[in-house]
Amino acid sequence: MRWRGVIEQYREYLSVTDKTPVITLNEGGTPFISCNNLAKAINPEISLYLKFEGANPTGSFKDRGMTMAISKAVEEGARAVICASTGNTSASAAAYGARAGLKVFVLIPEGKIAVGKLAQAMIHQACVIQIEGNFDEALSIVKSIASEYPVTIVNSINPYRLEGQKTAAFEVCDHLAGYPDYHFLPVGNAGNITAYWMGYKEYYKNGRTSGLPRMMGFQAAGSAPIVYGHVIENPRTIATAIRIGNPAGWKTAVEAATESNGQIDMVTDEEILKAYGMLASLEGVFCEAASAASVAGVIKKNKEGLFSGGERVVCTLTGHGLKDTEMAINLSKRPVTVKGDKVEVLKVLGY
Ligand code: AN7
Repeated sequence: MRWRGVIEQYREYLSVTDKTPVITLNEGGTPFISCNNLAKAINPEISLYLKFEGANPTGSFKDRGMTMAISKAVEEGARAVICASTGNTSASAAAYGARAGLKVFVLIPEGKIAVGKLAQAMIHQACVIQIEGNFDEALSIVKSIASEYPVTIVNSINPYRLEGQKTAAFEVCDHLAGYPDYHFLPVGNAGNITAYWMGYKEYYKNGRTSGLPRMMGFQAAGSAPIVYGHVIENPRTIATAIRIGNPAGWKTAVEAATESNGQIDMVTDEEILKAYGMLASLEGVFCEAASAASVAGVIKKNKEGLFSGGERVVCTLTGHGLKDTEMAINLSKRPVTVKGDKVEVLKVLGY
C-alpha cells in the first residue's frame, strides 16, 4: 500500500479527527539501515541501525511534527504560524505552511544556519527574519509574540509537534519487530528525545513491544547545558543545528534519560565530524553534522565499555547532508583538475 504520511499511517495514536484537514507531504516511512561496516569499525559485537530522517520531504525529522502542527493549526483556524529555528524547523514550517496557504514567519540566528536550510525557507516564501543573536533569544521573542498576537507557534513547545515526531519510534519498532536496546540521538532543543520516549512508551503500553530502549541523547560539547546543568549563554559548535544553550525540552529530556536508565551526554565537534565522515565513507550515508552526534555518542560509549555484545543499537540521523554542502566540501579532498584528455585522466587514475 502507498505510504500516506504519518497522520494516516498512525492516526489511532494521534490527536486527529475526521474534521482535521491533513496537511502532508507524505513524510515518514524513512529508511531503516543496517550498518555492518560501521559496526565493524566501532564494535563488531553490536547490531547497529540507522533511522535516516534526512530522507523526509524537507530533509529532516521536523516534517513528522510539522504535518501535525500545521494540520491542527489549520483546523483551529490559524492564518499564520511562527517559529525560531537553527534551520530545519524553519525549512519544514515554510514548506508545510506553503501547502496549507498560511503565512509563515521564521526567526533565525544571523549567519549561523546552513545555507540549504535558508534556501528552503526563502523559496517557500516564508517571511525570514535574521536576528543578531542566537536561537535561544529568537525563541524567547517568538514565544512572546505568539502569546500576544494571532499567530500559532510551531516550535516543539507546540504539543502537536512532539506527537507527530513520536511516530519515528513506532517505525523503529515496526522495522525491528520489537524494541532496540539503545536509542542514540542528537539533542538540541530537546524535543525529539522527548518525542521518541513518548512513542516507545506508548507502543509498549499498547502491547506492541515487550520492553523499552535506553534513551541516549548527545549534545555538542560547546552547547551542552543539560550536561553541565546550567544555561549556556553563548553556545558554540560547528553543528549549527544543535547550537542551543537553553533547550525548551530540558526537563522532559532529562526525564526520558532517567526513566529509561539512559543518559544525556556530550560529544566534541571533532568527534561529531569524525562520525560524519565515517557514515559517508563506510556506509554511503550523507547526513548533516549535527545528526552524526548520535553515532559519535555510540563511539564514545563503546570506548567507555557500555556494550557487552548482542545489543541492538539504533541511531537517528536527523537531517540530510545536502543541507550543508559547504561543510562536506571543506572536510573533503579537493577534486583534481586536468586537461580534457584521456591520457591526463589515466595518469590520475593510476593506470
Ligand atoms: C539536524 O530547526 O532546533 O533536540 O530549530 O535540526 O528536537 O531540538 C533543530 C534541531 C538534531 C535537535 N538534529 O533536535 C531547529 C532545531 C538536527 C536538527 C536537532 C535539530 P531537538
